[in-house]
Amino acid sequence: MRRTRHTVSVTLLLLAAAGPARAQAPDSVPGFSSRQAMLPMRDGARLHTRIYRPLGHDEPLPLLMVRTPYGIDGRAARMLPNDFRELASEGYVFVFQDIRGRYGSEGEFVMNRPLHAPSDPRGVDETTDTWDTVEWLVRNVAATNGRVGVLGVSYPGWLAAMAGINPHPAVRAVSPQAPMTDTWLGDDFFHQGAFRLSYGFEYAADMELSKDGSVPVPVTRYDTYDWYLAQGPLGILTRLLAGKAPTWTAFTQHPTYDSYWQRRALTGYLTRLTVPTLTVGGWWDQEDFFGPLATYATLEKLDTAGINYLVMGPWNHGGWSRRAGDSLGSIDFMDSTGAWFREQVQAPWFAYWLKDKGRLPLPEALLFVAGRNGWKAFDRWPPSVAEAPVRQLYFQADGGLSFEPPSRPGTAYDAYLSDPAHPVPYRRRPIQLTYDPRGSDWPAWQVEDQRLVHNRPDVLSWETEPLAADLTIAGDVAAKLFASTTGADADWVVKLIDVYPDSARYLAPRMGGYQLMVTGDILRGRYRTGWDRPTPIAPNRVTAYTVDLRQQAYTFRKGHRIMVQVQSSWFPVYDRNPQTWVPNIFEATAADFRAQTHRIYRTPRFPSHVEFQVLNP
Ligand code: PG9
Repeated sequence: MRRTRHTVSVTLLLLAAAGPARAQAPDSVPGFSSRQAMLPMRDGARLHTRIYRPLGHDEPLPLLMVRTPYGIDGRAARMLPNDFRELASEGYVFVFQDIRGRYGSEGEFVMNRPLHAPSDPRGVDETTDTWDTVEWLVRNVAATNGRVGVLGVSYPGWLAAMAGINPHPAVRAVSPQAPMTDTWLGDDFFHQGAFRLSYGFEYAADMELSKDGSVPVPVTRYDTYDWYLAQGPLGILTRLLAGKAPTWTAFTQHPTYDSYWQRRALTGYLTRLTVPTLTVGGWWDQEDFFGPLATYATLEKLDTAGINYLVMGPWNHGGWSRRAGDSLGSIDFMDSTGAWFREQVQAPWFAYWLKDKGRLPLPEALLFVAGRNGWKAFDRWPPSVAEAPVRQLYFQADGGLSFEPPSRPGTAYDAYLSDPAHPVPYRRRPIQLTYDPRGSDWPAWQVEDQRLVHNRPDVLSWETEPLAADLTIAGDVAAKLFASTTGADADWVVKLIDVYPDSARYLAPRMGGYQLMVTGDILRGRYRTGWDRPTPIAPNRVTAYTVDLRQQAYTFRKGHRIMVQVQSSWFPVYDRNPQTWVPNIFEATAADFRAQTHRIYRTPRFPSHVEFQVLNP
């Protein structure tokens, strides 16, 4: 979750040693006493920290901490009465901290700083900074019960997960919410090898051109589709940043899943689970959808004590933290899912672990099933294939889609021309900056009506007949494509879509025929045989690709159709594939970008399909 941009330069604070710092801009919150301090880390760097205690609570209280790269000034005033209202009414000492190198904290910021080498006793990272902070808090904050919870969304969610690694003994509960877990494989920066262009460029510039977001992102058009297209090959953007954003430089030097990214993947660090962990994510998280599912799955293998929990709701990035959560874009979920989560799950979960209060409010996994719109408890996730067998939906002639595999021999395929000069927009234009201060459609783009590109000549679609009964998918989803290209590389975007009927009792008239993307993702063809092994595609040869569509729990209702769309660009959230062989696309020239014809096969030998787990009725 990104910060709200603010202009106070906290670097001017010049805070002295640990202990109360000198007065500065008011940061008080009604009902709380507050103090700030520069907490000393083991290497001498000091981290700017604010501590809030509820007035009238003299009894020992647990601490709840958020560590963030997005600036803590003003944060408590925004969060305590809103995001943390239910938690605040339980009674906690709240702690907010600027991480190393950001805003008021000293030291150097390193994006997703990897763990230090165990052989280096002086090394620091986010786990040691958390440890040192907690140690200071339990020694220096009066009247606590000695227990600490850590939570946060997105980057702070990753930091919450870090608090569970080599944890300080006082850390008793952590909630990584939308933790970006593997920024190459499926979260913020790449997805299955395709580079998240607009997001990666804007985020790297915003975070690294200044310590506090005060240097504007150098994108000069309102409709960024036009701007990114006009830049041409990525080298132009590299020159624009002139080596000033280390994360952009890393993109250009490490386009594949090499040790640079592997060392930053949270999953590699999750080797023990000793702290109760509540991982939270949104089914339509536009930034870190892969992260929570991967964090939960990794911890689940280590969970001998039964302390690993998952909640997935009908939310976008951080959509559970403040909003009512009764809708997203045009999609109505008929209930205040966010408010319910904060009140009935998050607050009681922390109270149980940090205050020994009440009973555990959670099954193993609590997932919202959109479509039928209700929560469902699972005792394992994904469910077993006995509970939810795997079924395949095959592409057919004339845009059909059905559970019967294709039976007619021969060479049946659908073809399209993919032209990098005319990439498919990923959302309705104008495509504003990701976080345009004037407003941006970014947060809900994944639930936009896919009719925005349906029937473009470079977007293929196949759809079922209207369903005779509800069909609930729950678990893993993937697309298996058999495809050829006239080029030497190609991107494959696959979207699984719920096509609403023209009218239904429960639908607002304007929702007739709506195409809702239930899940969708992209694979860069060069990585089909290994993420660290980019390999050219043999032109005009049918090749198998698996596009991982991750997971979902969703009911396609009776009378709806299921649609699959396939396309080869999603611009500018993903960069354009040149479609010729270029070892490093960050170094491609304009001449490398060529239109190519792609074919998607649907024969008994090459039966392209989407597969998912279908929950037994
Ligand atoms: N999704 C954001 C992010 C996290 C980590 C790396 C890059 C971006 C965030 O909202 O914090």
